[in-house]
Amino acid sequence: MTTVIEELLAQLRDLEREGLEAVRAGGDAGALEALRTEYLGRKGRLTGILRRLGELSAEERPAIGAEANRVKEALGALLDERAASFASAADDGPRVDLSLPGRARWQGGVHPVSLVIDEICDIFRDLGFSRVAGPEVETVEYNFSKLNTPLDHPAADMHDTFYLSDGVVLRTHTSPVQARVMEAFQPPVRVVVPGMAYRRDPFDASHAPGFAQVEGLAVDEGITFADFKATISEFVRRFFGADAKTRFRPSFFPFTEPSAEVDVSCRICRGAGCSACKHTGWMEIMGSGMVHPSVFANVGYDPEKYTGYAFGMGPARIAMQRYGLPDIRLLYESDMRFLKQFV
Ligand code: 2NL
Repeated sequence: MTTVIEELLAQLRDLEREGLEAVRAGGDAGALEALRTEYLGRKGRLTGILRRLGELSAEERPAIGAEANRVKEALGALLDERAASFASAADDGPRVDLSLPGRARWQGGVHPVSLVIDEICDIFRDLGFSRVAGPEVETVEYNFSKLNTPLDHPAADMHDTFYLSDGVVLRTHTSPVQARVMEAFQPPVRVVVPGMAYRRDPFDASHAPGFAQVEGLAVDEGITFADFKATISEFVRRFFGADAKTRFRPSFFPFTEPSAEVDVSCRICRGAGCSACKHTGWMEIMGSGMVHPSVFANVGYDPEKYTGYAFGMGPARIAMQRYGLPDIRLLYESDMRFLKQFV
């Protein structure tokens, strides 16, 4: 037969084992408080055991009392430790939920017109041209007069040019930059000049009042029309592909003589004729020519000593051909739904 003291010691041992196990498994602060009440509370299991102290002799009581205190402290300490760890976890704020799907990052991209500008300038860099820039607000003198364009020429008309004040305009082409380059540097000169230019045009499917341009200029002793044709044909092959053919058509510009329009064999039908090239088999990509001797004289170059060629193209027009765009306004409206496609 077991004695009462043996029974109480066994109960204390069980209570300690079960209690420690339950506290270790306790999943949150609330569960721990419930366990504290269940085991150590005023009407809890430990109190239940101690209530039987009266059944023991005065000599037996201290041993059970001491053991009960030890169990109470062990359980209490573990409860405090676990509760503290939950409290500090809560202080860290919301936990990171690693199962959430990632948020897409904002992706910047280069504008399609800038892509074309950079590609053009990179090709000409390989052909020996430097890239330069200049002011968008220009004087009438640099925008028209130095370029052999009389002020009664239709291009200089108030109707076609944004005049800011007497003698000051938004440049109608980037050519004034080349004039400034020639005044600042002696030949040989080889430059490409990308930038915005402005003309008083209606904003429609094929015109924009502000548009990007890339012009080029090469000046040296002995430059001929053959150099010009070879350089432009090489550019066309590198930009449009090895099988792209180049065609030069007579034209007129006040600042070049002779002048030519440059066409490339249609990239869509390969010259057979389609709606993209209006059934001609060719797409116009630039205006060009040999620099007019008067332009050289105007910037202080000796027209008897130097010759050169110049050209101008619209990268937005080329972007329209390349990406099959029906309307130039898509390239100048900054609509993210359109531009996102080029990221
Ligand atoms: C076009 C035609 C052209 C030039 C630009 C130029 C510049 C100097 C001297 C001579 Cl400084 N010419 N530039 C020459 C021919 C054509 O542009 O249709 N541009 C979009």
